[in-house]
Amino acid sequence: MKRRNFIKNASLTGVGLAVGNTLASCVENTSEEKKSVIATNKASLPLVIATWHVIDATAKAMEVLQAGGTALDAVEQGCKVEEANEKGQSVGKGGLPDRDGNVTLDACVMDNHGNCGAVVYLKNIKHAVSVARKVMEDTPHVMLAGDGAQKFALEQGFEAEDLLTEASKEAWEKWKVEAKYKPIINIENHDTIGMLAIDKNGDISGACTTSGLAYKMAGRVGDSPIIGSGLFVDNEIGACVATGLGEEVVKTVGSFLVVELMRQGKSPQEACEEAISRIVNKPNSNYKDFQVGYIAVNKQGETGHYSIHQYFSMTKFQDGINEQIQSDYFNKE
Ligand code: SD4
Repeated sequence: MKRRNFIKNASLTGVGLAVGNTLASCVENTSEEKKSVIATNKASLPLVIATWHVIDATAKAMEVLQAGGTALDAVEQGCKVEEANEKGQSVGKGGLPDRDGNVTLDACVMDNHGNCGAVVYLKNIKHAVSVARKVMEDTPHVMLAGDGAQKFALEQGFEAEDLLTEASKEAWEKWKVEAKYKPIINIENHDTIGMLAIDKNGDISGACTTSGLAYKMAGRVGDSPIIGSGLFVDNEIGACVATGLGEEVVKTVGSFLVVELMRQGKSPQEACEEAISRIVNKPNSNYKDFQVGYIAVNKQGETGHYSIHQYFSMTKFQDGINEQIQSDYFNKE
């Protein structure tokens, strides 16, 4: 099933409180009623959410978390599932190329300590998310670009391969007939994976990986590898990840905005809605021509997701349920 297909009538809510250890330590002194609440609370961690319909990816991430892995391990392993999936045409191998026929990848990771790493304009290396993690862990830098990023990846033992599949090449050849250069992302051509996880210790990490806007200008970089725009994690507050037309996300520093709104007391849902309203309410906004979607989680394990247009969705794995949930959206016209 395509990632953008969604489960009709799925719940837009559904989240528990979560604060395992502190609550669990009080369990002996509480009434039966409170005990059952605590049991529910404990059950709500760990959790994973991701943009679009990526249940295989969230399943992998949850497997890592259940085995005691960190949130960072979980989001990396989860994103790798989609990067390796050649059928997904906007991430990793099989991603749609730029105008010149080159597949170039953007990715980043951010952990619970506020560390982050990113790669932009990376060619020929499928697992951009893992290279981003290496940048974070094994270099003094936050971001590597282009040839330097590829050289670093090869030195780290990543394998070089052609990322342009026959299907993506064919789509590019078709696009070249008219070669419309207007960078419109509509609701049908994006599947960037952004993933956020909270592990058993309550620590939050996130990752984002994409081949970016299809048929972009050579050298174009979107929001996905830009910390604060495509992704932001603050372990005290929560985290957010974005998808859609990266230029619009960058202009509003979207993910950082969502986290800051949660810091000010908004729920993840309210924060995502407010960040979308900043985009659509700009004077002369042409929001009807593009999509942006956010997903967010707070420290308590509450989640939110919202987009400009219909057909955005979030995949969520929590309490043993791995499901795609259709997002509410701004443009109801
Ligand atoms: C970009 N935000 O490069 C990415 C594209 C995307 O779903 O999210 N597609 O602008």
